[in-house]
Amino acid sequence: MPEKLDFVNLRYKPRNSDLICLFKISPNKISMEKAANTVALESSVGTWTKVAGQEYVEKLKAKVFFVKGNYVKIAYPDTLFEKDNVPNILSSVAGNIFGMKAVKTIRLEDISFPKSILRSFNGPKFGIEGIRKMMKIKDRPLVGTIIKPKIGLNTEHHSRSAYESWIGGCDFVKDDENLAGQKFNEFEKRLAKTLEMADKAENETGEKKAYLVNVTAETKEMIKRAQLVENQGGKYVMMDILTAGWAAVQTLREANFKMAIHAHRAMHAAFDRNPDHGINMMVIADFARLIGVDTLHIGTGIGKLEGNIKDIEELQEEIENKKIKATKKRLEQKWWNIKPVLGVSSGGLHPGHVPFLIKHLGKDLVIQAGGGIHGHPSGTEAGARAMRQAVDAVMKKISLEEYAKTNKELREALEKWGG
Ligand code: CAP
Ligand code: MG
Repeated sequence: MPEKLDFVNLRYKPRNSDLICLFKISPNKISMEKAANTVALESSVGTWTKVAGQEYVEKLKAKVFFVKGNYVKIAYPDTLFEKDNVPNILSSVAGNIFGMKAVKTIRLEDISFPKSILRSFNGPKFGIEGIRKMMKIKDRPLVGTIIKPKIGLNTEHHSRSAYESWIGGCDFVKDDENLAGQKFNEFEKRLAKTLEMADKAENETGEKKAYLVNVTAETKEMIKRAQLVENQGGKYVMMDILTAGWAAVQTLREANFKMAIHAHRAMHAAFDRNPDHGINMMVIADFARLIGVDTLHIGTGIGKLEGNIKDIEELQEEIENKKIKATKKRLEQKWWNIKPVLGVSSGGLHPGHVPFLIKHLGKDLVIQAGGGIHGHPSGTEAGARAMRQAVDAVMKKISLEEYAKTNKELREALEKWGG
């Protein structure tokens, strides 16, 4: 007699209140249905052996309702979760399943939240429109930089480099992901000195300038640091959302500071680099939008880091659009009143990459370069100028080569790094 797969029901039509997960599964010497059944039970109310059930518990069962090739969709009733608790949701749908013997590999490809879960989160405070308003930039990609060397500079040199970046034309200056409150560049001193430079640059250029200061730390310390930024008139904080953890991201967002939140995704490749196992960046982006960061790294498709441009375009749609259509590897999502997150392209970029980035990712984008600005042959200020010139050229529909004839900094950048 075939074994009864209690958690598989291919006739089930998901309800509006269900949370849906799309998994890519490679079963371990068992059928796909059996593997999917095991995933559904372990991620909801089951365990390795039958435990006498109560009817009300049965109602919380997850249901495998779609199996095609390696792709499996599972519906979870929203009552299975504490709705406003991201770690709780992930402990179910992205918890023990990754280590189960029933699967050789398993990857959580996408997640779709029902309205009831969306409603228990704030989403981004600013979103794309809010950031544009804050920065008074209507119609072009924003230009950002990361101070380089990534750590090691003292406060004096750090803030001077920030100032040069801003007067050269950067909108955002951000700390690197591994800079926090080290002895050589203490948080409070760096904050005060760099914000002072931001004010000076605003006065001199007439443009808005934001310092995305890294507040990543133990949660109470993080909130203390964010409060300091707000008290000193900062517009933005940054955090490393994955190394700090989802609860910490919720803590920062729910503290409801008047500032925008920039999300760095250091460590994401540990989850998303293996195409068969782990968690797709799409899911990380979904949770980041749900909780409410305002800017998020999505990759470049061209710089120093792994990632192809097609996937990055899809990631950008996921965080910037209101409605997402289902495809083979993606679930539908209506974001209702959750604002869009502005995508950030970063990693090995220089001015020569700007036409490619705008062609694929459009204007609602932060183009961010560390080495590609501070490594300019004439220094940081010239590097920032070259980057802004590249953006201006593309916006004016002039080729970089042509624009470089009358813009020395861009010319030098192209000579060094190519177009
Ligand atoms: C970029 C960067 C960013 C990466 C993160 C770095 O510097 O500061 O952390 O872009 O990658 O340290 O590599 P460069 P992603 O411009 O000098 O390369 O955005 O893909 O998460
Ligand atoms: Mg970095």
